[in-house]
Amino acid sequence: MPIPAFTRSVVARNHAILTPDGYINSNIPGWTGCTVNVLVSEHMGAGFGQMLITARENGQVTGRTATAQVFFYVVRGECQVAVGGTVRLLKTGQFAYVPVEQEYLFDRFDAGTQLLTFHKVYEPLAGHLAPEVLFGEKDDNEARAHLNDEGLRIQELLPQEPAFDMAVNVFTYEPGAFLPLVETHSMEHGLFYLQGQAIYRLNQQYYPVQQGDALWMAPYCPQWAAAIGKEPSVYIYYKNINRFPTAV
Ligand code: UGY
Ligand code: MN
Repeated sequence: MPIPAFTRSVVARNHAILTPDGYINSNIPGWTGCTVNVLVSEHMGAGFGQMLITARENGQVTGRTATAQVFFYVVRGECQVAVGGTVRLLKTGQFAYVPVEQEYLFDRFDAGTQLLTFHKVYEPLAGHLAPEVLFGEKDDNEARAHLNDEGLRIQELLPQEPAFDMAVNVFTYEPGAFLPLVETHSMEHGLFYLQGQAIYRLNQQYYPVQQGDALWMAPYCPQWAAAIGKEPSVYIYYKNINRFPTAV
């Protein structure tokens, strides 16, 4: 029997790679008929949360947001969502953004449907109303070239308005494309690989990553990536934006 002591998972001071082989399920009140894997949380030093829900047909994911807004993205499968007086079918690539103090219910899942969530405590901004419930979808036609490189395309899923204090973007790298610099910035990231493979540099380490992996990059974690393989490398990622970045 092969020893199960090998994994690509790494949790370091300012970054993490979580691969599916290491997932252990969590129980979340109100989320039933599903498995939940908490990928990123404040317990590792992050300023936001990221979870993966895998639902059975009878699954129900219901609750009321409190201080944190929650972004739900359908990684695969489909379900129904009821939020803010609207009931909708959500298919692969579609999302529902649930602002603070809002009830939500996801049910009628196709077996195996996966929802990725990003959670962030909402920081109000004087002069701006908090965002309302929003629906949308991944659409490659809406993606724009990143830093003039047509091999790197980013779609911003949430409106670029000051009321929003978080961004969720889909980043597509054509085979062989790579970031033009090692980014080092105060904003934080949570990533989930939707497709393909890449080499991700975090600090001084180079990690092979692939579809299904989750990554965390703390503020100032040096980061760079290159797509490898014969298909595009695609990830969805969280970033905190639009707020004064320090307390001083
Ligand atoms: O938006 C970003 O900071 C993005 N270019 N970073 C990343 O993909 N690691
Ligand atoms: Mn970045």
